[in-house]
Amino acid sequence: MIRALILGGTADASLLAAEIARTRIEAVYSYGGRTRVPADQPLPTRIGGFGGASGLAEYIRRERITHVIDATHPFAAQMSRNAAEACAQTGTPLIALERAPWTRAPNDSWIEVADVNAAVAALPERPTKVFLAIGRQHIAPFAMRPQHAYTLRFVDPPEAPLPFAADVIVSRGPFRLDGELEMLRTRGTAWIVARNSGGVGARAKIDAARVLGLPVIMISRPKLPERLRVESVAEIMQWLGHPTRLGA
Ligand code: 3Y8
Ligand code: NAP
Repeated sequence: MIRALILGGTADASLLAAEIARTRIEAVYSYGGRTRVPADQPLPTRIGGFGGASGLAEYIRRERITHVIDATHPFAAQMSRNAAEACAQTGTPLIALERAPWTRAPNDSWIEVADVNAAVAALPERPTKVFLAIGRQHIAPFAMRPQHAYTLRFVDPPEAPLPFAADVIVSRGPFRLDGELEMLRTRGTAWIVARNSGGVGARAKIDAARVLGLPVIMISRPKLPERLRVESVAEIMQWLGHPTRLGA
C-alpha cells in the first residue's frame, strides 16, 4: 500500500499531483509555507517545515509514508538535502522530479556565476537598470551596489522594508514572452539577474533577453545530494508502479 509524500512548491509538482489524484495512490502534498496563498492541490496538503531532517524522518514514520518524491525547486537545496538524509535514516524510497537546467543558446549573452554574491560582483560599476528575477529571499547582497535602478519581482507584496530602493512587481508566474518583453522595454532594463531554474514557468524572461539582446547574469544551481532523479511526471508514475498512458 503506497502512501507518497510529494515535496512540492513548483509547477512540475502541481502536474504530478494532478496525475496522482487520477489514481488510487494515497499521497500528501507539502508546501514550505513560503507564500501567503499557495495554489490549491487536488490532494491532502500540508504547509510548513518539518523541523529539519530529523523532523521529516519523524513525519515519515508517524504518517507511514512509503515513498518520498522531491519535486521541489532546483534551488530548494536545504529541503532536498533533508529529504535525502531522512529517507536514508528511515530506509524510505526517494526520487527527485527535477527539470533540466536551461542551456545557453548561441545568441544568448549570459554571464554564468556560482551564487548571488558573484552575481552582484558581475554587475557594471556605472549606474544602470537591473531586473532581479531571483525572488525575495536572496536580494540583500545587492545593497552593495545601490547605484543601480532595480526592479524586483516577488510572489507576495514585501512585508519588511527593502534593503535598497527598488521597484517591486508582485506576480507569481508562470510568465509569458509578450508580458516579459513589455515589462523590460517599458522599464528600459539593461541587465537581468536570474537563477537557472529550468522549466517553462520562468523561461520567458530568458527568451525576452535574447530578443532584446540583454545580458543575463545566470546563477548556477547549488550542488544537490546524489539521489534517483527523473525529469518527467510519467517516469515518477512508472516508479510508483502506475505507468501512465503513453504520451499522456
Ligand atoms: C511557495 C507555490 C505554478 C507555480 C509557479 C515553476 C514556475 C513561477 C519560477 C521570476 C522568477 C523564483 C520564485 C519562481 C518560479 C514558478 C512556480 C516558480 C521564480 C511558487 C510557490 C511557492 C514559491 C516560492 C518562491 C520563493 C522564490 C521562488 C519566486 C505557490 C509561486 C524567484 C525562483 O516570497 C518568497 O519567499 C518566495 C520564495 C522560494 C525564491 C526566493 O528565494 O525568493 N519561489 N513559488 C512554495 C512553498 O511554499 O512550498 O505559491 O503556489 C511556485 C513557482 N515558482 O503554479 O505554476 O516552474 O515552478 N518562484 C527562481 O529563482 O526561479 C520567479 O520572477 O522570473
Ligand atoms: P529551502 O531553502 O531548500 O528549504 C528551507 C526549509 O524550508 C526546509 O529546510 C524546510 O524546513 C522548508 N521547506 C522547503 N520546502 C518545503 C516543502 N515543500 N515542504 C515542507 N517544508 C519545506 O527551500 P526554498 O528554496 O525556500 O523553497 C521553499 C519552497 O518554495 C519549496 O517548496 C520550493 O519547491 C518552492 N520554490 C522554491 C524556489 C526557489 O527558488 N528556491 C522556486 C520555486 C518554488 P524544515 O527544515 O523545517 O523541514
